[in-house]
Amino acid sequence: MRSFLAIQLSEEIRARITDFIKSLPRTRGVKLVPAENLHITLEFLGEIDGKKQHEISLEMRRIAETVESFPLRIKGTGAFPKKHTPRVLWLGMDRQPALMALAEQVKTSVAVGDGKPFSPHLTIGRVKFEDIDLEVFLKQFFAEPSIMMGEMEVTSFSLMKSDLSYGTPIYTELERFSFTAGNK
Ligand code: 3AM
Repeated sequence: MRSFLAIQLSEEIRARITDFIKSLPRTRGVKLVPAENLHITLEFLGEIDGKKQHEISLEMRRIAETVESFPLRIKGTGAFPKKHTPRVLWLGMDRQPALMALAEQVKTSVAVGDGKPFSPHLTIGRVKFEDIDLEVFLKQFFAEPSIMMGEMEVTSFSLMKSDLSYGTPIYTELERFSFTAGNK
């Protein structure tokens, strides 16, 4: 099973981001992430079997018990690897100590991760080819580099399954790990 750990968006933020994406010019050169697939990846796990899933689930439950919910502002636009050679287009967020600490804990505890340091981002699309309209699209996307999408309260993270069958992946939430520290 192909899987990853991610923070889900509040419906309010998802709606704001969807409106922002809809406001961008059309181009076939960019494959946009459908609204229901928008998320913040904490760690890509790749292929894991049932045994590994069970181990990860136990570990993530343990981590969630040590975390308090925290606010997160989604703001700014950027691209990987670089703005002038964009492949992955994303929205940024505060490098919140609580977020960074959570990602660090997750990364340290899952031995199957890709080993890359956590770089907080929310992918909204991927550049596929140099369509004639691409430049106009990118100009508009980067027009307001600190654009504010809004704030949400992060209260949990999830184990997600990714099925790649028909071009656009289908994500299914397998388990949600709610933060319970500070609840008592
Ligand atoms: O948060 P984003 O959308 O950037 O790019 C994939 C997506 O991240 C990433 O995992 C998330 C859920 O699919 N991903 C996919 N394959 C990957 C790989 N081989 C990968 N990340 C690292 N290595």
